[in-house]
Amino acid sequence: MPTPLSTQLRLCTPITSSPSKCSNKPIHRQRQVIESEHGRDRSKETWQYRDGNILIKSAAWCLLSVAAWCCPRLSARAATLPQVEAAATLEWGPQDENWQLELDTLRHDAMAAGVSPQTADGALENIHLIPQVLEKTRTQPERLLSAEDYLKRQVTPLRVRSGAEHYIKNRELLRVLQQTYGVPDDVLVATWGVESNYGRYIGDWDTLSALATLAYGLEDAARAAYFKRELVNAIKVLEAASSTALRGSWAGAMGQCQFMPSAVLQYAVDFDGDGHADIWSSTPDALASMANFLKHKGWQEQEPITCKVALKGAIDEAVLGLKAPALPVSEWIEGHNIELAGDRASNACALATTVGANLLAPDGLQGPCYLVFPNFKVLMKYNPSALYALSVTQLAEGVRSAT
Ligand SMILES: [Ca+2]
Repeated sequence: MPTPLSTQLRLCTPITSSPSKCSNKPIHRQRQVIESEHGRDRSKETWQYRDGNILIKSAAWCLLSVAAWCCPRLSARAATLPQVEAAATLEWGPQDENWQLELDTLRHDAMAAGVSPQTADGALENIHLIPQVLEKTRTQPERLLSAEDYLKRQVTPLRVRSGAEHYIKNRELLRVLQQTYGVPDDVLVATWGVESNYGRYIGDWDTLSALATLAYGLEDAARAAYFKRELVNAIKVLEAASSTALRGSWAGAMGQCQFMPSAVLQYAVDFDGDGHADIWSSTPDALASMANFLKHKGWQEQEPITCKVALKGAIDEAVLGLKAPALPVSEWIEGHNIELAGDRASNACALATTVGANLLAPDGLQGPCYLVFPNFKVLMKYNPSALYALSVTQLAEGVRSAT
């Protein structure tokens, strides 16, 4: 989790004001030169102000300034946005050499990955920073809500009813997909529902720009490196799709199945036979791509995903969580004060005599507890959140019950 930008950056004046109007002068300035992997240096400057605030200037803040400078609409919104836009715009211009170095490196990486110069140039021509994307990284519901509230938000009666309607409408397609990939039809519908509300909300953010914002704006080096790789992958998708632009979520996920660019390249399939793997507008392609993804991530047919359990007594907290050793259901029941709830999912759990399961208590031992199986971890390959996997599982159960 990156340090909140509001604690890193200081807003001296509104975005349209002159820097000279900032009366709180810096008392210390430190410039750090960072050697890039291609041997070109980039700088990062830290300014400490008289009032104790810190301003960090790097290529990322330069990017933010480019966005605001180039887009009047962003500038107009600056007064209502966090400090990052204003501070960056005060200090950096669109001609900054650091930003040009980032673009040069990105172009080099894209072409090294097999992208044509024409596609690379076209991608870089329109790329810009989106400050709101960084704000989104700090407000993800998985991080802010309790498990109970998160699941209530994700698995609503309306989403269950809509899922049942889509299940019935696509029953034959889902049957063929289950037969082809071994992934249950209700799980596919539920994943579709959680990811894009059954294809209704696929996102309208400019994918390359959203990824560039995350790649150059996040303080967490590992996450930033991940998004840089996905940015190059997105340019490869752009070339393969013969498109001029990609649209998707603020985090770079695309299409009805909300694949990251690397997943598009690896798992998107053409299931309607028109010669193109179109995860944006073809439901057969999107659902088949999801099934293909889950199959390749290790989905096991006929195995349960999760079941709700009750605690009959004290639990050694060392056995909690996905990193604890997985145990057969019988061992949980006999050795750890666990009993299965009397719902339908529990029947499948009781039959899983050889598969190991982990015990999850997302809201603590006083809240709901679950045994989760390897297929649960496969769902987490889609989104590395246990709450996400629980929401898919519970929506699948709801859709199954409603059809
Ligand atoms: Ca197709």
